Amino acid sequence: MNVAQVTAEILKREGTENLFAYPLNPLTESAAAAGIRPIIVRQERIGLHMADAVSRMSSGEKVGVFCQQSGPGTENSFGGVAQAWSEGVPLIVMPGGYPRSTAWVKPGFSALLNFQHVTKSAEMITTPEQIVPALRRAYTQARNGRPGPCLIEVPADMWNVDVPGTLDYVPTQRFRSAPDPALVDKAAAALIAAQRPLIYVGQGVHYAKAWPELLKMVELLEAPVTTSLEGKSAFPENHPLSLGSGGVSMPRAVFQHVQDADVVFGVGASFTATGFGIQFPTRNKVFIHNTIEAGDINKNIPTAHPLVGDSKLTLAMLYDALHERLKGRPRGLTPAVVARIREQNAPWYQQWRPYLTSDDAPLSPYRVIADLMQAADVANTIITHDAGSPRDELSPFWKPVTPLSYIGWGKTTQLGYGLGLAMGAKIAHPDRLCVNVWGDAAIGMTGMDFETCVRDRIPILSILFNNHAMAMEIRNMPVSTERYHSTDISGNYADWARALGGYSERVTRADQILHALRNGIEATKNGQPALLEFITTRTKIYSTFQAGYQGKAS
Ligand SMILES: Cc1ncc(C[n+]2csc(CCOP(=O)(O)OP(=O)(O)O)c2C)c(N)n1
Ligand SMILES: [Mg+2]
Repeated sequence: MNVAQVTAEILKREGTENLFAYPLNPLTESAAAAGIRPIIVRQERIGLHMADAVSRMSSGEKVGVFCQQSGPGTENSFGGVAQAWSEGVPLIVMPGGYPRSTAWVKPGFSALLNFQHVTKSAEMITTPEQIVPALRRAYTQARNGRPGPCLIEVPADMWNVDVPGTLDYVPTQRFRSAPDPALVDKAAAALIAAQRPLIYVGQGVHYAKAWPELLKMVELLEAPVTTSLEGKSAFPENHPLSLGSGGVSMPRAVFQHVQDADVVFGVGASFTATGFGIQFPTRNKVFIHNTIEAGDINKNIPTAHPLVGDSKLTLAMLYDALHERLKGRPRGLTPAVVARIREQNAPWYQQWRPYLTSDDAPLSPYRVIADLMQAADVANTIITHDAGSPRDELSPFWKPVTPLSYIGWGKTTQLGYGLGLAMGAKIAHPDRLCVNVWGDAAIGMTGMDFETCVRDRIPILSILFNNHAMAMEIRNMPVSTERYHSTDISGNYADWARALGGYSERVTRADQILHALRNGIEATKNGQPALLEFITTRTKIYSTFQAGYQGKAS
């Protein structure tokens, strides 16, 4: 077997069913020959975003794989890899390289050199024997510790070289480690002594599949729960102890509880300081911090109780420690905690009701979101936002009830990421409704891959808020908008989607929204991707309480 065939065989052993690719890379052929379906996208970024969703949807058990050609293919891939790096998503990236003889000749683009800062590991193989240990290392690195993309560059003259000997490759594992039991016990004591404890859930809970342990621990402790955008859907938001999720925008109870908490327990969270997430005040707060990455401890918040390890193991240990201290009995705090959440969130929701039920034209995006929650079977829907307004409009109001049914992101926020995520989610879960919600600036970045949905029968539902503008930027660009219309955009995307072979509707009136959503969902059930274009208002209002990515609260 040659390098390309060995690589395909290893991918297969690692559970790869689909290879996301953009030609030309010889791995595409060897993968197809080995029974792995190549999915050819319209630009590299989308292939990476799809691979990313495959990894996320399996909690990293199946690591998504992407391959591309040397030079332009690799150059064009940077955004997709950087996004996965910032979100901590495991990926295997296999760029083709130049022949060894010219690998270092300028101005050739070296993947090895250029991807150093957006990968956990980047290697170039120069002998055929290296491919097996390189893949073993890459998969192990991608899956363990803080997950992330690992890259192996294969020079063009190496793919066809025979790999000597017989292939000896056992699939790699995710191995777990647990925190110091003495620290877990101290953390349990601190949580029990807390006046206003708060549980903050990050995406480590998804990767550890620690959802049942989280629920059990929360119900014993009787503490309120919020999540990061990445951790959203790790705790059911219809649970009485749920505050909702935090990002740039959030329900009032999230903001208020973050201010008031005396002990914060972050589980599966990095606590990375970001304008796209909850900003935790640190004065007068004690932080208990469970993360898989020791480098997160004391990174942005001072950690009193570091619990470094797998979230599932940690939560089980913590439950036992709490159980022992509480003699197995909850203290009956739930009614008071729930009353306080309601006190804060009920008036907040009332304040937003007019937007969620608005009959206005141009449409309120909130009305579309509220109607989508009615039209969709939320438990069996996987939804993702896009960068900017759709994220800040969707995340406080979408209430996921099942794990991994919301793909949240926000460490970096590439416009157009949501489409590939919804496509990858649909590949992973063909039986679910997979939705991306985006704006007309976002569709300009990656929209052409709606054609990939049609061609490869990936029937997602795409919800487009078209306000013919980068509305979010208008207030930041008043002079260029006034003088040169710099924030305007144009286009009729329903016509465009139909021309590509998708189902589409252009919706201008509020009384058409629900009907259009139902038609779109029906089309996806019949195997046709749907793009619903809602003509929405440029007037922007978000449920923000803290200084967000623009440095101001509104
Ligand atoms: C690749 C990339 N470039 C720039 C940005 C900055 N950005 C965030 S939102 C946005 C405009 C969003 O406009 P649109 O999607 O139409 O949503 P609207 O605010 O109009 O609802 C821009 C330029 C980004 N997130 N990603
Ligand atoms: Mg817009």
